[in-house]
Amino acid sequence: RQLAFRSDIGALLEQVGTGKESLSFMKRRMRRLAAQWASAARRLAAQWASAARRLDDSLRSQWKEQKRILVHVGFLTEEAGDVFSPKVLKGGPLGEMVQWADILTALHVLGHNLKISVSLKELQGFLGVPPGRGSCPLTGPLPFDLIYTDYHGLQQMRQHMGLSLRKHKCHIRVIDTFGTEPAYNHEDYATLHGYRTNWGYWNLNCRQYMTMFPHTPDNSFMGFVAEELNDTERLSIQRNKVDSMAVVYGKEASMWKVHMNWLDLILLLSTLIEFPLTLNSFELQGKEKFLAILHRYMEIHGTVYYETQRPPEVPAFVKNHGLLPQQELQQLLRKAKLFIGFGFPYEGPAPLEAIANGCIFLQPKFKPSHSSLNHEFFRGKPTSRQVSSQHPYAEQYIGRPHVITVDFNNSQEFESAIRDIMRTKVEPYLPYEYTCEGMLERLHAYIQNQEFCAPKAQFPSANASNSWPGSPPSPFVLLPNSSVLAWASNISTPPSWPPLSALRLLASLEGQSCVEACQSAGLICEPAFYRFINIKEAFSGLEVQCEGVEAEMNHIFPAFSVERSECGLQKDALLFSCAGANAKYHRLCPCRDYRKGQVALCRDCL
Ligand code: U2F
Repeated sequence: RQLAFRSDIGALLEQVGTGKESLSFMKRRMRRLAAQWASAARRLAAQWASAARRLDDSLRSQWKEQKRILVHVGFLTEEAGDVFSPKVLKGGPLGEMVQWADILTALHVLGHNLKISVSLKELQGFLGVPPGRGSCPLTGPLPFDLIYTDYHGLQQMRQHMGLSLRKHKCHIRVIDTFGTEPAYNHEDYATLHGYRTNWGYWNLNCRQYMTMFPHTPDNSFMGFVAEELNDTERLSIQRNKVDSMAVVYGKEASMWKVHMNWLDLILLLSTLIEFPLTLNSFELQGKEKFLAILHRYMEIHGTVYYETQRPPEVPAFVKNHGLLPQQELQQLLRKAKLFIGFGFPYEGPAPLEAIANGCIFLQPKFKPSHSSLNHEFFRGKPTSRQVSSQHPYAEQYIGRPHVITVDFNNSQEFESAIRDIMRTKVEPYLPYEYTCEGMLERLHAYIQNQEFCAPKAQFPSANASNSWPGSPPSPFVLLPNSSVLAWASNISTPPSWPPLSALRLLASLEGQSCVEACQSAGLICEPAFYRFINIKEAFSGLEVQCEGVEAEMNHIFPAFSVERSECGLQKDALLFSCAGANAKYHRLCPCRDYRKGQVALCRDCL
């Protein structure tokens, strides 16, 4: 069947079901954003109609093929404990529900044939595996082209699909908020080299993990959407902004308690001084310091959940509205000038909503960065990503004037940021990738082009006879010439996506990852291109002297060490890693360009 955009979400709302506060929250969100999705679909439909005219018949029908898609939301199943649903109205995490609501809506609007499951029973029913405990292999073909799930869902599928999971896993996409890096994903490697966590080691292609923000490009960026404004709303925001009004980010009282950096300090000092003493004095100092400064300049609002009494963590001078429905929060953000983070929650949707409603987001810089190596929240997550502030996406992809990231321990810096914010006029801003149109465009591109079931492409070895002919135009950036493209397309079956024309080869600095190396050249690391640059000629192309070229299972490779004249190629495609870095090595990095505001897609990707 052919795809056709759907502008009515009635059928989707029915499919989502009832009986859980999380599902009600998701449905309220779907209804609230329905018109926004419909108008994005209309705009895209017009664009695609003209693009389709340029395609030949077979490509056109492939491009518009309707897929059978199962969405199994594992974390909402009773079997996984469903700890989120009871907290929806009590200040618990909503980010995940925001994202699932948007994924479901996007798949529905794109016109796919959707089945939704939030219980084990439904999952078994849809997969056609007999109910009951133990592993009952799915004997027939998989009745879906694609399955979107999460880590909980993946576990459940392993239990109930048995060995057949291995056969079908290339059809699975894992919604994974914080991301999974290759070293953690590769079971044997993770076990041998200390990267094994409770979550990782599924041996998937890392692009099958889909994240909430564009973290490491080893994963695919799924995202979510934020509210878009029409001209009238923009005008009214401009008129009604109150320069001296701040809203604090944090709907749970514990988020107000102590800034994470101070918590670290307290914990450190508590090993030297008696614990309760340090905790009390530092907690007061930390909280009071910046709230007192802020209070001197602005009226402070909060949306902290409470039952009957005002939460003691929230100072009396703060006007607390209690947890608000999303729509009312948007209204509050439209009046406020400042949205301020205290360090937690990490990487949620709210700062994007605030910026989209014309607020400036002020957040703490983390020095040192938080990661699974030094912070409880990230411990056990399958990534070594360095989280440089409360919201690195806001810091790195949006930045000033909409986002200001400062060291909250430095009172002077903090105070001057507040003064700047009150003076600065900003327009509401939403990156294209977080609009409905941007999300539909990206998701459609993934569905049509990402292929993880194809037979393994021929893999070049250290002694590969394929050569990289001609000398490169510059010692550091290789623009692949036509003969390289011809060679690469030889091993590229089916043709590469992103298209090879986007490939740029780069050598990182020592100790730098390919994420950073590509970024510093205004590009992005593209893991799909590693297989094309994992050849010994890439070293000579970059004028690297290699005494020998070894192929090894090492997530740093392909890489070279100048000091030791050592060059290493990657032996296992699952270990190609944009994120990997090692102080002694320069990495070989396959970079590509990206569309402004749509980092997941290269210029020629559509
Ligand atoms: C993040 O989860 P959170 O739910 O804590 O993320 P937030 O940024 O606070 O916002 C989630 C939504 O909650 C809504 C708001 C956001 O869309 O509109 N909301 C609301 O409806 N009423 C209110 O009064 C205040 C907010 C992140 F998304 C998760 O992935 C992480 O697990 C979690 C912990 O780091 O942080």
